[in-house]
Amino acid sequence: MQKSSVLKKGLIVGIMLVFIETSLAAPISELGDQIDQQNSDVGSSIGSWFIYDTHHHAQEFKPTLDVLTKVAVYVDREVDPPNGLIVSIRESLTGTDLASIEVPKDAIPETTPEWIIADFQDLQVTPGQSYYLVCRTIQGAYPGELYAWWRTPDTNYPNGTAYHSVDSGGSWYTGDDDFLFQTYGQMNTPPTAQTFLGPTWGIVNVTYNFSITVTDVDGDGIYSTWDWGDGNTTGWSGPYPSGSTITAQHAWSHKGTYDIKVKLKDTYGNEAPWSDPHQIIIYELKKTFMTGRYTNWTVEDGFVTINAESLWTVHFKPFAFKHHVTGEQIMFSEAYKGVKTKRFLLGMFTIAE
Ligand SMILES: [Ca+2]
Ligand SMILES: [Ca+2]
Ligand SMILES: [Ca+2]
Repeated sequence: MQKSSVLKKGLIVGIMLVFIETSLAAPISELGDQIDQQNSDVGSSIGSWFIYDTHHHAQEFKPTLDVLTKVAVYVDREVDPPNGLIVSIRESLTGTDLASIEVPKDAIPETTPEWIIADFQDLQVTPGQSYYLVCRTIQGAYPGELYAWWRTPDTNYPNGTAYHSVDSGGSWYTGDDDFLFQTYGQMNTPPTAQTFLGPTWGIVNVTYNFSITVTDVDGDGIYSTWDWGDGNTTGWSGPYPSGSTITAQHAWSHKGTYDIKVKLKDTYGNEAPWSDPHQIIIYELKKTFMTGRYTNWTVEDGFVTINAESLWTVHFKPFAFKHHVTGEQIMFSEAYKGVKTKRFLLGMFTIAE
């Protein structure tokens, strides 16, 4: 601590002199990225903290955009550190890095601070929640490994404060300052599904295909999960490119009416709500003796539907018989053994019910 304080004071005086010349330097904005949070008035800087060995530093911030794409820090390096500056994002100061990148030492100017971009893997964040921008180096290389992160008084940035650690991030204390930093982000929209295709009825233990077309307005990859309405849900599969048609298949082991739903998320983990249900009725097939009068013999997909007028059906396992009257519909396999006229039938049928 003592050593760093002495070093720091000396350095601040030295750097303040060259400060005026560099204070107009501004971070570069990339296409699509917007500046979200910042404390970037380098003119109000009151010096710097050293980053080396076990001395880590952090700036709390609260994003308003839901994808954090990169950050900029106002830093310089002393002499010739053997390693780069590690810049990471955390949800808690003592937690793990959600995103991280090592900025090579050659990208950081000696003695004169500049805005340095740390472009890590884009990260989905929760707007309004506190996050921490942490700067550190690899431990054990003091005093050669030394970076300085410039700061302003605490009042400059309203949505957080600076934190400091001398034990490699094991414990942190707040300073009366804010670091000079900028965060960049983008808005992200969850994917949407169109054109839910699939059968509306089927038979127990037969596998059916269902498909949806998926779109993400940001062009992100898309993952899907399917809820079959019978207690079975698939895991996430993907990512599929925006504009793809995703197909999934399922068989139901009991008769009934089931609501099939699909949920999508993009590669940032931004989830859409469950889709509107696509209903399917699943029938069981039973060998049945049937005789009597009917109307309207119609065939579709290998199954016949008739309207009962006065029909008797007899099941054998278990034994049951039933009289069907006008208004009842009966569906059975096109393959049957028996005889029929335009109004009358008699034989063994495979009924779906
Ligand atoms: Ca990025
Ligand atoms: Ca503050
Ligand atoms: Ca998206």
